[in-house]
Formats: sequence, structure tokens, C-alpha cells
Amino acid sequence: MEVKKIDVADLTYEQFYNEHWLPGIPLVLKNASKVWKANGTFSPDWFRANFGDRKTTVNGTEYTMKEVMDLVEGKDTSRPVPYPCKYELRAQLPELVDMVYPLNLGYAKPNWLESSWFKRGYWGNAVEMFVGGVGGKFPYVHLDYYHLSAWINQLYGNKEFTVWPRGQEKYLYPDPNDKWKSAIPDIEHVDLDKYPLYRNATPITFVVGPGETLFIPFGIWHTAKSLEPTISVAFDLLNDHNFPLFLRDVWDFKKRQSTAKAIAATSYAALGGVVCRVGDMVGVKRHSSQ
Ligand SMILES: O=C(O)CCC(=O)C(=O)O
Ligand SMILES: [Fe+2]
Repeated sequence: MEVKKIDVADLTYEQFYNEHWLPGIPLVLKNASKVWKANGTFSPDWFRANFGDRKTTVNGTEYTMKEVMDLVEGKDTSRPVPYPCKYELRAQLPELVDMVYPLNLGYAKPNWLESSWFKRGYWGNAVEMFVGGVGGKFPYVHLDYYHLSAWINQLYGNKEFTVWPRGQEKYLYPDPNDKWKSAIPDIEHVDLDKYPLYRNATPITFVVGPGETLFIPFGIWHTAKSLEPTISVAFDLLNDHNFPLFLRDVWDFKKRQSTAKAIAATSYAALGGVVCRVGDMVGVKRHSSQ
């Protein structure tokens, strides 16, 4: 497997759907986010000037936006740079929702997460802005929850991603307590005595730069590292292709709480799925900025 970079000028929706969405092959789309006002606008200076006081909490510590930007740009070296430093756009920076419109970029559709049925916190339905400093690493290799497919839009700085082709779970040692995470603590320095099967893994590492969008299909193990100060906006995709696996995850996650909760949540989600499938058939318009 290789991860291609294709300019959207050379990529039809049908091509994306048939060659990447259906077979689950990652892709970097160049210039997809050009339609967003955020593209070319989001930068550490812009955030400092416009949202300097906005707060977020990382690992129990609260930071203002100005503090975050000073840390990621190395203007403040007195303490570690937090990562992943995230903002849930709709809740924490609602003013910016219109700057990432249309969220689906013309490719991430139909997206059932845009339906009011799935606008519930626990479905993993978030639009998240990630801010990182040099070397800021996602803490573990993982699969995204609920078999959602991720769209990571790089808007400032270069970020390095590593993905593993489907079918390599066994080389990545899923954590028995959380099968979505690899138990390998540092993927850049794997202890092969402890994790010998990792020898067989074939990671693919590449850089995603400003104006590029990485599509990570469900079931693809991945991780990321900022090479410079970075700002990305990520959202998820759900439709009839990943819905059966999504539904099974809803059951599994809720079952940990109670069978009654699992039945309630899964029934609700299944009904939402039926409504969305009919919506797709009749060509219902969903508001892409939510
Ligand atoms: O941009 C990153 O750091 C990776 C984010 C990611 O994979 C996730 O939030 O699931
Ligand atoms: Fe992820």
C-alpha cells in the first residue's frame, strides 16, 4: 500500500468513493480545504490576536490560547508543550464553525454524522482543532473509535503521519483492555524482544502539509507527530458503508455500562441508520457545517 497525494482538480467524487472510500485506502487530498475560510487564515498569530483568552484543558491543566501558541512556537520554554491540545470547535470556538464550511469538502459524503440523529456527544461526532508543537506526538498508535473514518485537515505547519495497512493488528499488539490502542509504548523505538511480531509490520510514513487533507479509512491503525507548530481540523465520516461496524461498537461500548443502556443506544442508533439510509435514497440535504 502507498498513500497517494491527489489534487482535487484531478479527483472526482466517484473516483474517491470507488477507489478510496469503498476499499478503505488512505489518501491525501491536495487543496480540498481551499473552500474553507480557515485555509490560509488559521495561524498561531491569528489565534493569539482573535482568541487569545479562549481556554482549553489538556491532561488536567488549563491553558489559554495565547499560552498554547506561545508553547507550541517555543516562545515559552518553561514547561512542556502539551499534545494533543484539542478544541472541540462547536463547543469551544463556535465562531469558527462557518470557517470550515462545507465541512464535507464535497467528498466526505453522505455523512450521517450531519444528521440530527447522530448529534450526540457519545457518538464520537466532533469537529476538533489540534494544535501541536515541534515533536508533539499522538500518545499511541490507534484505531479511531466506532469505526469512524477520519478527515484530518492540515491548515498550518507540517505533520508526519504513520499508517499501517489493514490486517496488521497482530503486529501492533492491541491493548487487551482497550483493543483500539496499541500496547507498544514508543512506536519510533520498538522493543523487538518484547514485541517481536512488530518486525513484520510495514508502516507507511508521510508528511501532510498546509492545505492538504488526510483521509484515514476506518480500520487503519495510525499515529501522528508534529514536525513544526501545527494546526489541524479533524472530523469523522459515517454512512452505510461503516454503519454495521459502528453499530456493533455502540453495542460493545454501552454494554460495558449495562445491557439496558446497550439496548437503548443501539436501538436508537439503528433507527437513525434506517432514517439516514432512506434520506440518502431520496437525496435529503444535510447541513454540512452543523
Ligand atoms: O492529528 C493527530 O495528532 C492525530 C489525531 C488522531 O488520530 C485522532 O484524534 O484520532
Ligand atoms: Fe485517530
